[in-house]
Amino acid sequence: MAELKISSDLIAVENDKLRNAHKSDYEALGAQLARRNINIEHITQKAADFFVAVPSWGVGTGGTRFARFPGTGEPRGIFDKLDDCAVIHQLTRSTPNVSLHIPWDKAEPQQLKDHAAALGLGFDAMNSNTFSDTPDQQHSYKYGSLSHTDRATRNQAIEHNIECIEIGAAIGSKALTVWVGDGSNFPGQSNFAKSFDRYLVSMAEIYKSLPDDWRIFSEHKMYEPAFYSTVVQDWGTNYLIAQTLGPKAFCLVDLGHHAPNTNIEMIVSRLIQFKKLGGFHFNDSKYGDDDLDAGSIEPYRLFLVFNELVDAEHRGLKDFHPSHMIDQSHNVTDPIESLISSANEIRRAYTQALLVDREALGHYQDDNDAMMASDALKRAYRTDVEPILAEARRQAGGAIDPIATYRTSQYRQKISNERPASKAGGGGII
Ligand SMILES: [Mn+2]
Repeated sequence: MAELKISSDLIAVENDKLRNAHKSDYEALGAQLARRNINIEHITQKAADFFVAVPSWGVGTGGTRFARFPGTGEPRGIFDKLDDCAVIHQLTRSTPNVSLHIPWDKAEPQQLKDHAAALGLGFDAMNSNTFSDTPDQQHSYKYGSLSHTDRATRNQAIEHNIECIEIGAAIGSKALTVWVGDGSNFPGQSNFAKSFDRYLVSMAEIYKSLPDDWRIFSEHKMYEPAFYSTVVQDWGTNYLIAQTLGPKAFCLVDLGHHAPNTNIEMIVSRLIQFKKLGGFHFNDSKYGDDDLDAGSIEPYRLFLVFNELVDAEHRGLKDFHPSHMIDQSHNVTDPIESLISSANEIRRAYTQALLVDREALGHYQDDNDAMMASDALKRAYRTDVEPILAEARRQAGGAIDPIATYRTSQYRQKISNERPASKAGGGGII
């Protein structure tokens, strides 16, 4: 039976050391927000109710196409990964669900379910993999999968996605995320229209296998591994897919899958407006699909994305429940620390967005007062909401300072003794 790896006594002892300073910071922020007619308790409750899923592949060290430098105590399989995910949730109280990747995480569904339940975890969207080959695979995905020119290869990719739905249905997941690496490296190599047609037909087959209460998310990415053209390259194509497939199909926005300087928050707004926003893969980037930690490079952009989400929430949009997931590759940090930090940054952006005075912003927009409209956003963004995040964690049994508490627990050192050093290799960047 799986058990929680961090003792709640340790969390209590560590929180106790910070209690007075935290209380004083929280009260000071409460007084500041009260002057802006904002009730801090209300915001703290909203922050506590906000969750983001962690990717199973994120707790192992990632890599680049040049090399991978594994850390110590690397998870040996899905059950170790779930243990690590539980540590993140125990300290942050913001990551109760894990997103699995098949076949990397393939295991007996009941065992997956039992192990996760014992750790207080559930499962978010399933992820299929038709961008790499497994040793026992009959047809290669070298030249594509769902859009492949060969019917047998397409069928194999369709079957794999249906298997992901079946595993997901058995463990309580409610969505399938499909990202394909299909595309071409040379002009002329592939017929744009024909390959997109084949992709749509394949996706329609998968769509037919969705249970009634499931959603399917298609994920766009402008380039890589195909460098000349990609079948699902941008949000416009993604919208066409969701629109063509039907009401259970939605677009997934991975923040790193856009050209630098793309106005991602505007894409989010468009997809919300036309009811096709399915969810997110949060991460950050400087140059491309860097898969850096959320909020580490452009925290203001992350805030602006959440500004659109909170705006939709504020307008009381019906049936609006996008999935929030992290998709990162951790190359130089302890992956658990990166995911703790990222979960906090994502919650921070949400909490800051809750502080926007939306009524005033609406008036500034109507009056074409660009300066004050911009300032209404900046005022919320400038507010240091850390005491709210810490209080939300503390009230739920998490840590006031989760990374410091994680280090004090020596979890990494302990599992390093139990788990032999892993060999370099393995994927995990999507
Ligand atoms: Mn992704």
